[in-house]
Amino acid sequence: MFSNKDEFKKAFLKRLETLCGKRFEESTPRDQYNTLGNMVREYISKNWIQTNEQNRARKQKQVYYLSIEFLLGRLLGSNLLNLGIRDVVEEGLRDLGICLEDIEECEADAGLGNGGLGRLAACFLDSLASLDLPGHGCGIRYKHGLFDQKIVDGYQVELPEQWLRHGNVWEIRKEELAVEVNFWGKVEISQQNGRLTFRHVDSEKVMAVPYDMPIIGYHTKTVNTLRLWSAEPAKTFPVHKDVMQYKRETEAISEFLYPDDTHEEGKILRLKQQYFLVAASIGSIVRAHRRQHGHLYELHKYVAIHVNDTHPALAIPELMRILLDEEGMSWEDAWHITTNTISYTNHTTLSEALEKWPIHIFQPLLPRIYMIVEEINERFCRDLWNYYPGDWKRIEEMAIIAHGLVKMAHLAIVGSHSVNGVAKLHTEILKKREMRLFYEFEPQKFNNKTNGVTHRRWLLKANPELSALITDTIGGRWIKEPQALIELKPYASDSVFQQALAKVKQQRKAKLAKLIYEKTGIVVNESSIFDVQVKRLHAYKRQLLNVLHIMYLYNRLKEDAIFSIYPRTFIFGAKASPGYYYAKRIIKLIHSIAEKVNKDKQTNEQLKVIFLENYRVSLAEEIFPAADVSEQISTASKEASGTGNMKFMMNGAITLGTLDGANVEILEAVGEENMFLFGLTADEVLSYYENGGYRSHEYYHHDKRIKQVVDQLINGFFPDAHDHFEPIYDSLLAQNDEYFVLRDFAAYVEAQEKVEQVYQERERWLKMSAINIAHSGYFASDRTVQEYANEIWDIHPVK
Ligand code: NBG
Repeated sequence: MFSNKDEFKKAFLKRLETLCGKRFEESTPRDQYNTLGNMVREYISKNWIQTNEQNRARKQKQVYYLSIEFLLGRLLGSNLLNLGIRDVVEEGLRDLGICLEDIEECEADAGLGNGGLGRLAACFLDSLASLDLPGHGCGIRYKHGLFDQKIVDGYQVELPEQWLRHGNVWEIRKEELAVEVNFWGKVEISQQNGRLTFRHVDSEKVMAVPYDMPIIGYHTKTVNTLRLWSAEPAKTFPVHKDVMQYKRETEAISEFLYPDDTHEEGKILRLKQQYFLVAASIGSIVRAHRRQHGHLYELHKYVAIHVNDTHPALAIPELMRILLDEEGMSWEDAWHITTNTISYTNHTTLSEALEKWPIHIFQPLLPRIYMIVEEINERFCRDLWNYYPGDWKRIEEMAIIAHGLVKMAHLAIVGSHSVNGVAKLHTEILKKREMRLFYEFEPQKFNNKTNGVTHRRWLLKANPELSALITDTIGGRWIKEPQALIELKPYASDSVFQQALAKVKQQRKAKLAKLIYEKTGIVVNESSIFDVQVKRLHAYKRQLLNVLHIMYLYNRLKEDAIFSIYPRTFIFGAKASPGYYYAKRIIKLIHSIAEKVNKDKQTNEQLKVIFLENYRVSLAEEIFPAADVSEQISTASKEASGTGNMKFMMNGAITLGTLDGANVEILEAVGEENMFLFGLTADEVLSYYENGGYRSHEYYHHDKRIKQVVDQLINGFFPDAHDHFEPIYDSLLAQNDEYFVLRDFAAYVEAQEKVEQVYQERERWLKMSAINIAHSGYFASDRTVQEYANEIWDIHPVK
C-alpha cells in the first residue's frame, strides 16, 4: 500500500479527509488515530481474507482458543510493528508534526481480562499468528472491561471501564454470522424410529453477534481472527416476558467482565456468560465445518478446541449436544469426537477459584446441557467402578456431580484428551495433589506447558532501546527466533556491552521517573534501585511482605543513626477485586507507608514508595523496561506460573523471588548466582499445611523487627488509617498467617540486603542482567505455543 514515508503521508492525509470530513490542520489526535487504525485494517484485509480462504481450501486443522478473557491492551503499536511499517509511519507522521506515541495514547486498552490468564491468551494469539499457525481466539465482547482504578485518600475506588466509548477501529461486526443461544425452557423427550430424541423447547433465545478482530502475525501474511461475541435480543422476543426486562437481561450477558480471577462467584450471570461464549463459539465452528465437510464425523481431525481454565468447560456437553441431538450420532461416536477435539489448561490450584455450580442454578438455566453432564457423570462413575470396584470414596471424590454441585474441573478433565498445568512445579502439584486421583486413572492425559510471553510486545515494542542494543550486538535473528537471545551470553561480561546496557536501563528509568512525576507529583531518584511489584493484589502474592520490609527499613533509618541504605524506589501497581476487602486494605497500607516515607525528610532521599494507579497493559509496557528488581514473592506452591516474572527478565531486571511457579524454571535457566532466592519451598509450605507446626506468634515474639512492624499496623503509627489495618494484623497473628509472611520475613530481609550489595557491584549486576536477558528466549510464548501445537493440538504452519 505504501513503501516509503512520502507515499504513506499522501495516503494518510487523503484517508483522514475522507474518514473525518476535515482537513488535516483541523484534525485531533483521535482523528489521526482512527485514520491510522483504519488504514492498517484496510492494509491487512487482503491477507485476512486470504488466510481464511487458505485454511478452508487446504482443509487445514485449526485450533480455537476459548477464553472468557483476552487482555489485549492497545493494538495500534503492535500491529504496526508486526506489519513492519512502524518506522515508515513514525517518520511520515513526524514530518507532519505528529508524534506516533501521542497518537497511540488515544487508544483505549482492550482490558477484557483480569491478569495473567487473560494476558496469556493475548500473548498466545500473537504467537499463533506469528508462527503462521491456524489458531483463533473466541471470547466475549464485554462492553466494560476490567474496572478503572482511582485512588482516593489511599483507597481504591472502581469506575466502569469504557473502552468502546469512541468505537473500536479493529473490529468488524458480522451480524450475518450471529448464532442463537438458548437458555431456560424444558427438554421434550420422544421416541423416533426406536430412538430417543431430545428437544429443548420454550427456551429464551439470545442472539450472539460476532465482532471479528484481526490478529496480525509478525512479518508474515498470516492474519488470524479473534472473534468476540456480543449478546443482543433475538429476533423473536419471548411472549411471556416484559420486553424491556428481556432486553436488559440479554444485554447484561456481555455487559461486564467479572473482576475476580481467584474467586468463584457462583452467580447465574457468570454461568450465562460461560454458556453464551461456548454455545456461540461452537455453533459457529460447527457451522463452518459442516459447510465444508457436510458432516461432523471427522471434526476432531480438523478442529481442536482449547478450554482456557474451566470457564469454557461447557464446550464439552455443548459439543455432545450438537453431535447427539442435531447430528443423531451414538453416544460413543459423539464422545470419541468430543474428547479428541477438546483440551484443557488449569491455571490455579487455589481451591477458592475452583468452579462448582449448584445444580439448582445449572439445571433450570441449561436443562439439556445438564442432562448431558449427568449422563457423562454416570458413565464416568461406571468406568471408575469397573476400575476401582468397591472404592466408593474415590468415586465420590472424582464424580463430576456430587453433593448438589457440578464440578467444572472434573468435567474438563474427563471430557478432554489433554490436561496441562502452566509451569513444571504447578503441573507436578496437580499430578501429586489437586488432581492426583485423575492422574492415577488417566496419567497419559497430563502434561506441562510452561507459560511464555510474546517478546514482540514485551521487548521489541515496549523496549525499543534495549531491542536496538541487542540487535546491534547479535544481529536481528532473535526477533524471529527468541531463543537466539542466548547469543548475548558471551557479551554479559563485556564492558562495552555492559555500559550500553546500563545506559538503556537508565534511559527507561528516566522515562518512568517522568511518568511517575506526571501521575503522582513525586520526584524519584533516577539512580536509585527501581524495585517493582506489579500484579493483581492478592494475599498469596504477598505484597504485604514487601510492605513490611519497607516499614522495617523506615524504622531502622529513623532509629539507627549509622544505618543507611542505597537509595531505593519501591514501585507498586495492583488492582484489588472490588469485593476483596482484605486486598483493598493492603492498597491503603501501601499508600499509608508511602505517605510517611515520602514526606519524611530524614528518609526520603534514600527511600521512596510509589503506587501507580490503574495498572494495565499499556502502563506495564512503561514499567517493565525500567525495573531493576522484579518482586516475585508469592508463598511457594501458590502462584501457578506467573508471567510478569518473564517480562521483567526479558527487560533485564533481576528476580527477587521464592521457588514458586515459573521462578523455578527461571532459576534452572540462569542459575542461582543470577537471581535472589529466599523463603520456604513449595514442599515445606505444603507440609506445613498438611502437618501443622507453624505458629506465627513465635516469629512475632522472637524477632524484634517483626514485632515492631506488626504492632505498627494497629498502634497509631498510621494515624490516617484508624483501625483499618486490624484485619491485616489479625491475619498475621490471630489467623496464624496463612501465607507465611512472618515465616519468610527474615529470609526476605536478608535477600534484600544482598540485592543492595550486589547492585553496587556494577559489573556483577550488569552481567546478571545480561544473563537474564540472554536466557529469556525460552520464556517467549512462541516456544510455548509451538509445544501446544505439536503436542496437544496437532496443528501445522500454513505458509
Ligand atoms: C493465573 C495464575 C498465574 C499464571 C496465569 C497464566 C488465573 C486463574 N491463574 O500464576 O495465577 O501465570 O494464570 O497461566 O488467573
